[in-house]
Amino acid sequence: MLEYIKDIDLGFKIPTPDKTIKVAITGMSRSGKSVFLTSLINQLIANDKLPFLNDKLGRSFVARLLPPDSVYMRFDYYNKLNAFRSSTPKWPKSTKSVSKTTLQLEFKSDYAFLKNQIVNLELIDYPGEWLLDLSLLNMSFKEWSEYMIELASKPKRAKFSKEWLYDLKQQSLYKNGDLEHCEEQLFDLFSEYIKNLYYHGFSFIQPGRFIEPGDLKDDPLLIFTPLPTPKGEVEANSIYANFEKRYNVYVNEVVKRLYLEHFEEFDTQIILVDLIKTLNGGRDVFDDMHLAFKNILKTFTYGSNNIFSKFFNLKIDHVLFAATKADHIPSSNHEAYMKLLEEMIWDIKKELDIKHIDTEVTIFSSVKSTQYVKAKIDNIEVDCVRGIVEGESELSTHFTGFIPKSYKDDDFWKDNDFNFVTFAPISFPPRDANATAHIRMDRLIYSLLKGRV
Ligand SMILES: Nc1nc2c(ncn2[C@@H]2O[C@H](COP(=O)(O)OP(=O)(O)OP(=O)(O)O)[C@@H](O)[C@H]2O)c(=O)[nH]1
Ligand SMILES: [Mg+2]
Repeated sequence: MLEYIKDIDLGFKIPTPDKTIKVAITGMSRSGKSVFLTSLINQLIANDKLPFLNDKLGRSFVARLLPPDSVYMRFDYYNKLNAFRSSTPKWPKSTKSVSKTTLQLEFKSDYAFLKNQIVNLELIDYPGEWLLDLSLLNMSFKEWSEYMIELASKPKRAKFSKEWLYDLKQQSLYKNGDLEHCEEQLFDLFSEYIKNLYYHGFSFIQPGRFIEPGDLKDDPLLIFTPLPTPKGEVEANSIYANFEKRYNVYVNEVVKRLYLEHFEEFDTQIILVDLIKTLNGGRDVFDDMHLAFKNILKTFTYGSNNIFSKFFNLKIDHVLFAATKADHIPSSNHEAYMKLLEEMIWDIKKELDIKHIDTEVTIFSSVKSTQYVKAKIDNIEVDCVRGIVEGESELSTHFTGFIPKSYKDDDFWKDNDFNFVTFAPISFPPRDANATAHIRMDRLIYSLLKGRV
């Protein structure tokens, strides 16, 4: 009979790191953050598909996922991995709250008598919608309202915002009264406007909790909208006074707490860009995503004279822009895909450069879910991708059109009617020794680690 042994001493302690690298993964909702994190962990643990990284590092390493700390919710890597490993593999659901995990890398020293280098990679996942709330920390209710109303009045947004803007003119905003109903009506119309923007692929949407409320679902704190600046007196219990109060609580408690807890002291920032969405969505979607990135950049001023840097210890000196989902595009078009990303961020890159922040631009795919194939259209051979479209069961071949190298090409938006489909993921290998197929993840991981390990 087996004897029960109490208090087994595993004889294994988690080594203390020589260094901790905090990686800020920045990206709008659905840009691919959770999939990237899952693939990153999967790739580093298996380390069987990272030739570029291994070649550049020149020394071997092992990666282990550390047990959760008790304070924060853990990024549920294993659930996501199991969903990817199933016979009908699934993408993760949209993220609803913040979670963290730490991947520990141990690098072999050059000689047996030297200590190995231990590096902790701290990773955080969060709903993309919350990212843009960062810039609220720099804005008073008056400033935010003026900016939002100006934006809502622009032609590309006016078709969605007109009912809310009309209602703003009907309400008595600055006088006391029995206002609950009016406040809710304004809130409903504003929420509908920004949800409509969201469903039409727009990126610059605030406040993020109106789209993904997390633990604030149905919380009356969220009952506010931007309001026109008063010309005269504002009474203490008016709609304006109430909305301003709630906005201030939202910014000072919800937004500030989130960023103090999770977004402080980054070493390196990776900005994931969903260019596929801009190609599918057209000019308005492209312009709006560009606007959103500019606003994020303004918030991460990376300088010393910004209100934001009073709250946060910003020491980022390296920003990596990475266009995700490159497996939608045949490899012959990858160079053009990269050029489009360069064009999208050219002015942002210049701003960073002047502040001595290095930028890098790359394209990649966390989970390569297609194969590149040749097909014939009207007897002309073209490059295509082949995969299983989400919701279908059979492989199909897709010609994606030719990706121009510039959005500014004559009639780019008129001539190109891209219609990229969503592919189902391929099933991950069943064992940790093998990682999933990817595109250029090894280059991207090297960019995250270089100069730091
Ligand atoms: N083909 C392909 N699709 C991808 C890849 N990465 C992400 N996707 C697609 O993009 C969708 C969103 O990816 P997520 O990682 O969940 O996006 P997210 O940034 O975490 O989104 P939120 O949690 O909503 O902020 C997935 O459901 C896939 O359809 C990739 O490498 N290849
Ligand atoms: Mg996510």
